[in-house]
Amino acid sequence: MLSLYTYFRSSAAFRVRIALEWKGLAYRSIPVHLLRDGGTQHTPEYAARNPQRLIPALDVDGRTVTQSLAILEYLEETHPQPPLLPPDALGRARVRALCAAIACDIHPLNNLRVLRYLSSTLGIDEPQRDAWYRHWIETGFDAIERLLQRDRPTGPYCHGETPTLADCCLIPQVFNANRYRIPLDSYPTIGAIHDTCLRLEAFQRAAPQAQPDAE
Ligand SMILES: N[C@@H](CCC(=O)N[C@@H](CS)C(=O)NCC(=O)O)C(=O)O
Repeated sequence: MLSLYTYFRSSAAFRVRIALEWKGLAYRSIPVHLLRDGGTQHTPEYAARNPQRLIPALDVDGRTVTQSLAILEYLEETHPQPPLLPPDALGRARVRALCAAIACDIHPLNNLRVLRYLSSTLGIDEPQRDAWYRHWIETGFDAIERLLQRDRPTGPYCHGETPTLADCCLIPQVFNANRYRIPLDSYPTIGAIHDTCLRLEAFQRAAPQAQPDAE
């Protein structure tokens, strides 16, 4: 049995939920509220499971896998059908590069603990903090939009005719952009892929508002 430690608004957990839903895997959601009581990711119980105190974590028969990209790869290796990686090595490299552009180069800069450090420790005010948030999404999306427009494998999805891990990463990042009211007009390809993905049941079922802990 798979159990996912998740929070409805966590975009890293959203990535994993999409993959679980796309592959039709049954899993139990264990909500970890990132804000309540100072953040329940900091409880000794959760910190013992994931010493990084970050969501998501996937429990597989009593063993814990952390880091959303590692979890996505684990799910792909253990449940290869329907695939979330293309069949060719160059295609897989491209998909993984798109994942990294989001999960390694945008998301960590805008994570809750980073925003808290900016506000609480460095004394940055809310408008400056929001400007920081927008800056890193726009910097990342500028490049991703160009990559998607430039490369022939881009289709209705980030890579070809069916969703890949790149879409699992992109759609939650667009969700974050929408939360901060970042206009997507400059990113028509990202916007079109987002709309295509959201027509799929797997993406709808994985969405924040569809989660049992949604507020
Ligand atoms: N690289 C990690 C990032 C995980 C992460 O940053 N998760 C956020 C939620 S999206 C979190 O748990 N934040 C809690 C905090 O900052 O205290 C992954 O991909 O799993």
